[in-house]
Amino acid sequence: MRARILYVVLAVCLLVGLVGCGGKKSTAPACRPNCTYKDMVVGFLQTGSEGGWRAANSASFRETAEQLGITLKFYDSQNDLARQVAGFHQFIQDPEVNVIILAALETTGWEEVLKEAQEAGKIVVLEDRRIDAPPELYATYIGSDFAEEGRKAADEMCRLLEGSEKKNVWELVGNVGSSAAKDRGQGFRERMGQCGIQITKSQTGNWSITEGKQVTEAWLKETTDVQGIFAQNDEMGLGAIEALKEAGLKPGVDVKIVSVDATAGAFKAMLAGELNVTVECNPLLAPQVYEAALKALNGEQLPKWVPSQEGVFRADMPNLKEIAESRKY
Ligand code: GYE
Repeated sequence: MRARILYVVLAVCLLVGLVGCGGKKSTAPACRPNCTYKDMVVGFLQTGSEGGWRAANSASFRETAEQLGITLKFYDSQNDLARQVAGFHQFIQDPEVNVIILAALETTGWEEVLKEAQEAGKIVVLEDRRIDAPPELYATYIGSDFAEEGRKAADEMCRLLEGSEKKNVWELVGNVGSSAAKDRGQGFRERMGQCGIQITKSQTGNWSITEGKQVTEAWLKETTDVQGIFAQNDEMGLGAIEALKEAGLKPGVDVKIVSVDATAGAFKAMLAGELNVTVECNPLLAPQVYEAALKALNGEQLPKWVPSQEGVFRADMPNLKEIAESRKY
C-alpha cells in the first residue's frame, strides 16, 4: 500500500513539473538555436514622440521590422515612467512576446522587472538609453556614448569662444533622470575647464522646443551676459534660438550655440547661420538591435555595450548643404 501511495505522489510531482504548474518554466525559446527573424515577436517600449531624433528612432524600428519579417508590438510610453514600467509588465505577460526592447526613460528602477522578464524567459535588449542595473539582467545595450558627445560639445564650444574675454555658457538639460542628459552633462563638464568655460545657468528643457525657449526667455530677462548655449538636444537649441531672436540678439553670432542629435532641424538652423554646431547621435539603431536580439534568442553571449559611431557637423563646413540633403532624418 505504501509503495502505491509513493508511486502516485511521484507521478503527480512529475506531471506538475512537466506542465509547469509548480516547477520552474523552461526559459529557452522553442526555436533555439535555429531562431530566425520570423520567430521574433518584439515588445518595443519607446520613450514617447518628443522630437526629430525620436521620430527617426521609431521609424527605424518599424521599417526594419517590416523588412525582416519581425512581429513588432510598439508601445508608446508617452514620456511617462510609470506607463513605461506598466508596458514592460504587459509584455512579460504576453505569451507571444519573446524579445523586449527598452528605450529607458530613466536610468533607475528596472531591476525587479528585468528579473521577472528573465524568469519568464524573455530576451531584453536596451536601445538608445543605458540603465543602472546588473548587466546579467539584459542581453546587451546598443546606444551612443553620451559622455563622449558631451566632451565633443565642450571641445566645439571652446573652439567657438576662443579669444572671447568672457566664456559664460548656459546649459539646457534633457529629461534629468535619463542617461543621455546625465552623461552629456558629465562629458561637457569634464572638458569645459580646458578653455575656462563657466556654466552660469543650467535647467531642464525636457528635450522640447517649447520648454527650451521658455527657459531661455526667463534667463534673458535676468541677464544677457552669455557667450554660449549648450543644448543637450537640437529641439532645445532651436527653442533657445527663437528666444534669442525675440530678445534682439543674433543666435550663432552674439551667442554661440552647440546642440546634439544632428537632426534635419539642426542642419536648417546651421544653414541659416543661427546654430554653430550639432554633435551627431545616431537614431537608426534598429538593424543592430534586432541582430543582437536574434543572437541572444539563439543563446549567444553578447558584449554588454555596442557603442554607435558618430560625427560632428559645423555651420562652416563647405559642403554642409549637400550633407543635409543626403541625410535620412
Ligand atoms: O538626444 C533626444 C531624445 O536618447 C539620444 O532623447 C536620445 C535623446 C535625444 O529625446 O532628442
